[in-house]
Amino acid sequence: MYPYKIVSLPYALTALEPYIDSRTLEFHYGKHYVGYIENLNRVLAPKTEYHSYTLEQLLKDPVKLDEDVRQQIINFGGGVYNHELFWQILGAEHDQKPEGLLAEALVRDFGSFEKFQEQLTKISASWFGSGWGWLCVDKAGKLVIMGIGNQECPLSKRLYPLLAFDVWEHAYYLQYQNRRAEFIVACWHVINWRAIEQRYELFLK
Ligand code: MN3
Repeated sequence: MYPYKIVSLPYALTALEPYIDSRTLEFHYGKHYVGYIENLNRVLAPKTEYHSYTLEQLLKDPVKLDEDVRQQIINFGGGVYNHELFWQILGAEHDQKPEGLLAEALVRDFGSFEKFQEQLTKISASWFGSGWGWLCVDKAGKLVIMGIGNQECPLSKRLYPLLAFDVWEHAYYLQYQNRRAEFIVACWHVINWRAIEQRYELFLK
């Protein structure tokens, strides 16, 4: 709820090394993510009718928002939500694998974990321009993979996001320059599957 506050990283800046180095993470978190928070608060400041909304409420039905702030809320609000999800689904314990109900659902909906990984890698690596590669759950409980441009949040498409790869250049340029595909390979090593399983179980409740 307004005013939005910076959420602490749930691990040290060095926790994702060597896959994501501390300098890359420091700029991504400290400049880009913090910038979305500041801009969202600035846009919402005069819009007192939205001050009691949660971030999810702001993002789920953009057509209902006032036109003069709609696109900015999609951009900055989505930027806040998407990055807070991204920090949460990465972690200090590297090379985890999904387990339990989520592991079963990945096999059910994609054939195997490897096929799921291949599809999400492909869509994230080949996405044109700025955006995110997503694993979401739809209303029927089916897992879906998609690319979405800019900072638009899957909540606005009636999807509940579980895992995301940030493929904006700001996410990887310091360490990987233009080599987005290498960054995505690196991200797979630092996925916090325990956090994603918790999100999935929360959705199922
Ligand atoms: Mn980013």
